[in-house]
Amino acid sequence: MRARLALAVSGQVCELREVVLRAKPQGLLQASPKATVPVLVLPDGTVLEQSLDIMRWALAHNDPAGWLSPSQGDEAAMLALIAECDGPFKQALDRCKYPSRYPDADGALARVQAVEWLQGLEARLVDQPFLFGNHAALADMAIAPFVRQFAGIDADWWGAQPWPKLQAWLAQWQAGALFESVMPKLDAWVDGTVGVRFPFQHPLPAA
Ligand SMILES: N[C@@H](CCC(=O)N[C@@H](CS)C(=O)NCC(=O)O)C(=O)O
Repeated sequence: MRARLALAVSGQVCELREVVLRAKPQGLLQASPKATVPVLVLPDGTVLEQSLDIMRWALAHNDPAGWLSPSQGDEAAMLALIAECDGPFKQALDRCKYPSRYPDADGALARVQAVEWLQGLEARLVDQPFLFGNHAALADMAIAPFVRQFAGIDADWWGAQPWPKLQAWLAQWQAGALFESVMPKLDAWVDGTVGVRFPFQHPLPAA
């Protein structure tokens, strides 16, 4: 989702191939033997295999909403917070969300670790509406999908936490046009066929 957000805001037109992970198409395995999603194949054959790399590639081409230029802090500071999200928080999230996949993990400890990190986000949002200042930036867009996943584990629990700023930040993001624009679920792409053009609301440029 985070790659789609950046590609959409930056208006980078590409062919989107929806992948069902339990039935990975050959085309994915050929482009990226690692076979995680998302993968972006550039016209020169370069393959980007990390969502964050795709975001930064798109924004380096066009960043109309200033996602790489937060009003507080800078790109390096945002990347540091995103690294915390992608590392320890994601690990805790997975252990809370899929306890059966981690039978040896301490679920209660994972919950505590996730809560502590989310409290840090709440603290950041006390004096500013976004994680790095007064407008949404890379960190908000990279982190929100994972906070959404955590909130979705138990919506009642999420709503009962003393995190009014974080809850409002997530709700506002989920209500936004950009989020909605990248959400549509597609049919799985089939090898040998053409995917759909993305961003969905952008016409393809004239050939
Ligand atoms: N750090 C990577 C993580 C990519 C990742 O783990 N993607 C998952 C889906 S969200 C995946 O493709 N898993 C492969 C599988 O389950 O076989 C990124 O953000 O691009």
